[in-house]
Amino acid sequence: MDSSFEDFCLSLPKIELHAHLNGSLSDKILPLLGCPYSDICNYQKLRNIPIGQRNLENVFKTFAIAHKATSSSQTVYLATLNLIKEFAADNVIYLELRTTPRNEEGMSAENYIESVIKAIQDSTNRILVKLILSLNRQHSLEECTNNLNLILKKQSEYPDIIKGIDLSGNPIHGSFHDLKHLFERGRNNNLFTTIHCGEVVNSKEIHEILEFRPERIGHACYLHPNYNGCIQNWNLLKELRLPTEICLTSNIVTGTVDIYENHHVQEWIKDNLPFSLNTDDKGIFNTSLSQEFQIAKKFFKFSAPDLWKISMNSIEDSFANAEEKIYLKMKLEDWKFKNYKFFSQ
Ligand code: 6MZ
Repeated sequence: MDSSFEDFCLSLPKIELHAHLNGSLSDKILPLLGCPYSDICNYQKLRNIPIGQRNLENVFKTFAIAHKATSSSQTVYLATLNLIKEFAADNVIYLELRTTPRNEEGMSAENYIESVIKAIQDSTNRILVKLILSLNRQHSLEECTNNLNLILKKQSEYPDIIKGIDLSGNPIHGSFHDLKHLFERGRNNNLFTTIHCGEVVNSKEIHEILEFRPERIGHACYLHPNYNGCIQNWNLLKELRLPTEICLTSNIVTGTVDIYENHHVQEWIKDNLPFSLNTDDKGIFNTSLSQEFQIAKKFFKFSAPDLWKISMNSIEDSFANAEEKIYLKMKLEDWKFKNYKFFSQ
């Protein structure tokens, strides 16, 4: 990769809209939380699984390592603080962090949320951070309902930080259908919604998610008819123009896409549909947002102005408020003005 392009991707102010807290913890952060060396080695092993043997199951097992390392209020706080620092060092100027509130011995789900929020408030980096709280599709309806009740309570205390809810978890389990009413309740209480969609082949569920019209969808690997999806869903997405959170490396490591050259984002590019570039679980997948931008340039021939535009468009798709969006757009314009060398080649 040409080093001036690497510099461009690192220096470009970036917008991260799809990052799971526990999957994002790097092997530099895990030791700070007291994570044993053997666990860190297992965490790294996933990256070396050959193509063809990669699958979602292996990835979902790996989250247990990070969850063990963040099982107290103190470690949740430390993990969040250090993670924000890492994103800021990668010149991410706006981060929407998402995480699933958890009860652990000595830490309630409410303590968990409080610890994440305290770290966001204490962070001294030049980065704006918002929180999306996740419902896990593997959990029972009762657990998800309790989780939403808690989220709504905390949202009323921290409306400037808690912006939305997400549906995540292993897509082989559970269904959007059973939890849809909870997302409706969230929406009626001023929470934005983003839904993991089509990480496995399931056109019926994808259709139901699109019909719900969340503010954004995540992944969308199997939505387009060339990717085991169906034309009705693709036409619906084209009509609704829901912004899609694309996670290139994540899709490769989970085996939902075999090689970057075959990534479904090409259909979004062809039809000029809105999308953002994201890391998903940068710790587990050993990536960074700069690296995702470099990959996008390498495989999909994006120019510097194209990548700048992706950052700009992501601001519009974010859950930031109107003033925050203006501030972020000004930062990006200002950076372009000062870095004209990248645009004049
Ligand atoms: C679906 C995912 C995911 O919430 O404990 N998560 N859900 N698809 C993915 N694609 C790879 N990557 C992460 O972070 C870890 C949790 O995020 C969800 C899973 O529920 C995982 O347990 P938190 O901070």
